[in-house]
Amino acid sequence: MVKAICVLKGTGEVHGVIRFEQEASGNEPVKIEGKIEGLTAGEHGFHIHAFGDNTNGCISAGPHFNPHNKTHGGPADEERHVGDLGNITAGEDGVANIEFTDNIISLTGPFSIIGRTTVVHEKKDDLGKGGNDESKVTGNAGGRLACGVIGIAQ
Ligand SMILES: [Cu+2]
Ligand SMILES: [Zn+2]
Repeated sequence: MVKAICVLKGTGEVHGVIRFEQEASGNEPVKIEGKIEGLTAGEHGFHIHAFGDNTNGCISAGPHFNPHNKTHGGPADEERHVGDLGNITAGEDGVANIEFTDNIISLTGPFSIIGRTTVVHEKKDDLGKGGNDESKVTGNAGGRLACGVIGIAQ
């Protein structure tokens, strides 16, 4: 197994930990699980951004990780950025419990997400269906509430 971990922090109350796991062959889906707290109830965009840079907070992580030059979409779409993991949903208690798999991201090979950044957003990701230009770039997910660099886990 290849295992990775990401500790998300921001300038406000939002924080959390996400774990990633994949068979060493890299041919199986990546399992993503964890918990993010301090959110407003409802959906929040959740992505892998290109850079593992936190110099200027979450903004330094750059755009969505997009090594194949696609437009923004949802996790189930053919046309999506590698980093497009859709939305996570927080309950009334502000906690989002996360557990899903993704077929596109990988923890191995040339397009590995290790060393890049996980970001949780202020708003819901419209998955590229918002009907404006920004929808095809960011999903109109708004500000970056918290982020963390994805590192190798034990
Ligand atoms: Cu994002
Ligand atoms: Zn995207």
